[in-house]
Amino acid sequence: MSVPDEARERALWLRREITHHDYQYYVLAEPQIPDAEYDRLMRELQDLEARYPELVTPDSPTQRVGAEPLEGFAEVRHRVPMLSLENAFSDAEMLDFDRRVRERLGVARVAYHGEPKLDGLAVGLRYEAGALVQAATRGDGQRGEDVTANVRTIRALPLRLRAGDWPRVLEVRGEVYMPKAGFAALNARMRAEGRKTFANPRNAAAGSLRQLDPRITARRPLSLYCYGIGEVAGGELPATHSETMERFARWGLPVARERQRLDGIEAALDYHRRMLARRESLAYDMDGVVVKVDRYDQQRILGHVARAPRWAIAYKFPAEEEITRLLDVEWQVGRTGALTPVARLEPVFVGGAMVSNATLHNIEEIRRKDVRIGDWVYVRRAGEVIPEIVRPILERRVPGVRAVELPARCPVCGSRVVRPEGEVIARCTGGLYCPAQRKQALRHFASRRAMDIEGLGDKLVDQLVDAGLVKDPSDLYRLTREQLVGLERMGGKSADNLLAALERSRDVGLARFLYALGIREVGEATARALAAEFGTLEAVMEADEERLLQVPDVGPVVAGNVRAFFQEPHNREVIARLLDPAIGGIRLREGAPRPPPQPLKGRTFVLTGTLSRPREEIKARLQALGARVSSSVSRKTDYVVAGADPGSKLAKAESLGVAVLDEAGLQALLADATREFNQRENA
Ligand code: I6G
Repeated sequence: MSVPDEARERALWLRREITHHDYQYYVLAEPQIPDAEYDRLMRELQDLEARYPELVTPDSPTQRVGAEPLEGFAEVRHRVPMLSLENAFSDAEMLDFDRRVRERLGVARVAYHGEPKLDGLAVGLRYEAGALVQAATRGDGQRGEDVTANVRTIRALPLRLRAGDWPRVLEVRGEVYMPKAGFAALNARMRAEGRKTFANPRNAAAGSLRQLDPRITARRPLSLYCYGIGEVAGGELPATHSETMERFARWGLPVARERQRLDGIEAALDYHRRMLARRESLAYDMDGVVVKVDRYDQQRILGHVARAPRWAIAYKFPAEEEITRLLDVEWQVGRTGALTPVARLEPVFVGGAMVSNATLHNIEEIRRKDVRIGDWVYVRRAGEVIPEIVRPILERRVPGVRAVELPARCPVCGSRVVRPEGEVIARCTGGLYCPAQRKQALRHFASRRAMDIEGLGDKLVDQLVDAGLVKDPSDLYRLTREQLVGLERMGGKSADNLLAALERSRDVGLARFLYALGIREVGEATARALAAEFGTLEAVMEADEERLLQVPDVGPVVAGNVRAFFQEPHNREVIARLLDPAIGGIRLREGAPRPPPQPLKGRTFVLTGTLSRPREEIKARLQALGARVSSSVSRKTDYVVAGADPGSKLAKAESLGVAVLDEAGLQALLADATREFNQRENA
């Protein structure tokens, strides 16, 4: 079938348009059209090419989706060897490099060029007459592997060069890498599919590029930047590396945005410092900067040794990942009682500092990573963040390593540790009693909206706890004038004022007192609701979760927290001491309990059939909520609750048009009625 002219022209236009938008998006990071519009263009081109296969060209953007799998990678001989780089790790080594360069060139000062060194995989890209014809890995520098089919799938790479002033043969050297965001997304996907994740972006890039199935590579978020030249024939390049990079950009090749011409070695050292400071904020992993002599004539004079040019050097950043032994895991208790596992490590130099502790986040994380005591582990310290354990090195695991267990009791105070269902954080229930939480708990206890103890500020709390004078809030009420004036910066007048404030705080309403106890997630409003509902402290302390759930705005989490707090013997002891006239002397103002809520008041129920609970029990529950339970159905009946094998009552209900509920329906009705009732009460 011959291809109509319009189809041919449209395909040409679409190819150019899509290539342009690929460049805007993947190279410049400045998209000009929405993704949906881009997808429409791509689909139209795919449809056209499907209808007229003659229209498919090797450089069509549709060809990036990945060709058929390969048997293996063919070998490629590099006509110009692919060199690697010498490394420097200090300013002193860089000054040495500069001295050697200047001496060989016989000049006083050298113009350099700086670029980031991305952590990826070096490739050589061969363009002939402006079209990409081959891509190869570095291999041993002389011979690499043909990865053309895979590299073609990388959207940042032009399959055809723009403009027209390129040499007939142009071999571009570059680095394939995976941006941090793409790496995180890829690993999340792998994890969700239950597959092994990649340890770092470099491994992910290498693994993706060396896939025999290019369709897999096409789905990996790879990118690439170009930094140099190999073989060049049939055309001229500028006289300097920096101008060549400008030319690369004009031809549509991705080059590092952060590249810079550097006048002399001091500028190069400064460039290294500035890039190191930006390390965390860049979209890709950078393991250093590459500093090159800018002029090609000078590069030629310098030549190379063994496998590395004398005119370039990689000034590395401190490694962000190292390996060491995990010696032990200790649990730290934070101000809110949260238990955090802290790894004790054999000290290791990483990220520019000596590290002997690292965070493991929480017990779930430890189980997910399968980290055990005695393991060799990867430790990461990036920037100023707390060092963390990335993963164990399973290949090095020896018998005798120990699994990490969440302690059942707080390592600081011995109170029970709880981990509410669905939460990853485990907490000490010691509250007021736990020294780790003590200062925080005391500050809260004394605060204006709680016990309102004027003059008991943060600093004083620290002093009192550090001096061992106060262990729990009841100790506050036993402080003497002598003890207080013995503290630094505490005069007689301040001591008197504090004692007076303590005395005033002894008269307190139940709501304030409950709030002052610092029960997790019990704020002022909840404390007031609890006080109004139960009237007395004792009633709150004895309420079970079901009863607590009847309090307006108390959900399962708060009910669980309240119950756990009052079940903890330490907390009960502290409360007893606070209320003991000989110790705390708190005079609690209590009230009458709120009459139990009667959301079903005025409604009549009839029960029939076999129900899951004894009928008497359901009857009592309904009555407690204010309902009347009758034995016969009449026009006055609001609901008939029917279990299995219902008798004639069901038929009667149906004949009278009375609502019939099964047990699930009854539960739903109870929940609705309670909610509506509480809303009315709170309005
Ligand atoms: O592996 C490399 C990464 C980056 C390089 C390199 C580079 O420049 C930014 N430059 C050269 C000259 C070489 N390898 C050999």
